[in-house]
Amino acid sequence: MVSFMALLTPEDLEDLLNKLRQSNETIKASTGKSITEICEEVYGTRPASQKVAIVPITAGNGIIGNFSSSLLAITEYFGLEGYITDHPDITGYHQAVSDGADILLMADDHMFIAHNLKNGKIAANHVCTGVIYSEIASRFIHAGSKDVLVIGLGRVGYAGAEHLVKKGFNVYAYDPNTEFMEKAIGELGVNAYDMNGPKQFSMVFEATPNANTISEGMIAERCLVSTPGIPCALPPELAENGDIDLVMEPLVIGAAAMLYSVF
Ligand code: NAD
Ligand code: 2YG
Ligand code: MG
Repeated sequence: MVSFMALLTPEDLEDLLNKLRQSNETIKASTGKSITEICEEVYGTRPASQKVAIVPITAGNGIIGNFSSSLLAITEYFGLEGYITDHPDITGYHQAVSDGADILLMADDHMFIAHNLKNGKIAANHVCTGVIYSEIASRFIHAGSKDVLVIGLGRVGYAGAEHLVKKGFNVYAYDPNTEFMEKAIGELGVNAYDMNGPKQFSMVFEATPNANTISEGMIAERCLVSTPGIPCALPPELAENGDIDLVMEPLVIGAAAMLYSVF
């Protein structure tokens, strides 16, 4: 453990794992499957005793307190052996490779990757996050159609929209960025969502950095909102509505998908 990194307190760890358990309960209730089962089905992989090295990275805005420790906790949740390298950056990378680590996890401000050194697979967090959250939305057991609403077509949202199109869903999307909208319509064949139209969705995948991007008129009475975006897409009065299932979690679901994507 590096000295400059805030140690994960037992409370932090308990909280992280509690949030993961809570998210998992919601995912199970709304899709019928656990996060592990969904990852296995999406990526066709399972953990197989890989050794995971987490390399702290000081570039840009530098170390985020508890980031590495949280990755270690998720690694161990999937029954794998993991550790944080003693030093950050290239020195840590060298240690991980010299130690015979199978999978490296590391992030700078722009990219968060998992790299399996044994099979060559590499995963980007934004793609895996888009894929897994859109997949969760698309599995809503109470959905009455194959229509899915995608809000936000940035790095995460576009990857999710592409995944849903490939899976044969009818994707409706909205992003105020007209360049992203045109690309998604032209390259993916999504439908432009008309916010003022009457259409309401029971499956929503939201990936924006903004709050309150979902309003009452967009969603069916019984719906699943699956969103990696922080802060919450649902206004508080809607979030309190017991008929809206909400999957929202800041790190571990996306990190789990990254691991499965490189197993
Ligand atoms: P991005 O900046 O690439 O894209 C965000 C997009 O949202 C932009 O295209 C923007 O125009 C659009 N947008 C903003 N307001 C909107 C609105 N009201 N309606 C529709 N679209 C709107 O960001 P990103 O990398 O795709 O990340 C999206 C969010 O997900 C961020 O908050 C990021 O921190 C978060 N994130 C979470 C996890 C996780 O594990 N939970 C992982 C990765 C990213
Ligand atoms: O090693 C460290 O502690 C830092 N260099 C990690 C930096 C991570 C920056 N990335 C983000 O905060 C997210 N956009 C990606 C992580 C997904 C969870 N939201
Ligand atoms: Mg996540």
